Amino acid sequence: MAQFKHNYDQNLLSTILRKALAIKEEAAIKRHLNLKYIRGPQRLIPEISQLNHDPLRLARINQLVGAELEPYPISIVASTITFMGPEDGDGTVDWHSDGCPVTELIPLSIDDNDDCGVEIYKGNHETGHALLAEGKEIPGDQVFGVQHRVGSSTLGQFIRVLHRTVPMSRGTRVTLVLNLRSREKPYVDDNSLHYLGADNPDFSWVDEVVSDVREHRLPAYEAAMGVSTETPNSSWVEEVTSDIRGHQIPAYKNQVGIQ
Ligand SMILES: O=C(O)CCC(=O)C(=O)O
Ligand SMILES: [Fe+2]
Repeated sequence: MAQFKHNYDQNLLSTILRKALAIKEEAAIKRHLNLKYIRGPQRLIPEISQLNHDPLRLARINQLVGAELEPYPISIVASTITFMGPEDGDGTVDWHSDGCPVTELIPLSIDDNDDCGVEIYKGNHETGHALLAEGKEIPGDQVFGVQHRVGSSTLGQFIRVLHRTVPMSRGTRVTLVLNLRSREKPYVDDNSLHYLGADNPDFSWVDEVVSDVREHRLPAYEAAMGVSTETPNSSWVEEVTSDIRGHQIPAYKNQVGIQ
């Protein structure tokens, strides 16, 4: 986890914020985790892709992380814009671990609140999830917090790390979330298909994920494991997709309370 002053073009960020607020009513949905957000906003706001692919930005992040990262390619989760506020408004995201390996959180606006930040559980995330499932609290002494500030980015590996946003009693925050993954190990990924499907029920993302697996994740995985599938065939994709549709998503929705 690192927090740094970014030097991103202020006009670009203001344009992204203005356009995000203009489409918030129709485009931002709160489905679960008490998180209201626009899915894949770079499809509606091209300035986001400009920042996401900025070589200077990526070079700086790579230097901080000590590995070569690339923008997360799946369009429904490549970026998001989150809207947070008190519980009777937009709300704040509950404890969770991310699906994407690395995330840059760029606050676009923080109004009327100097105390909003991300809280990270220092323990093993499965232990944390188990505590929550038993209805227990995450112990305060095992949490550390990082304040968000406009002008600074918070970069973190939030995959397999339990975290949430501190509940806000007042004010609002709009955040641009840019996701990344390892160029060498694109198969390190926790965006399960049942999660993507429950969160994006139109299934428009399936082809994109399958071709990413075929063209990037599988070759990298084979190279890392020293195996080779000479003629990878995707005959199992339809079977898996219908299992996700028919069984995994309904059970997941039921568990997390998505309608
Ligand atoms: O904005 C934050 O403080 C955390 C957001 C987050 O965890 C997420 O968008 O997955
Ligand atoms: Fe997160």
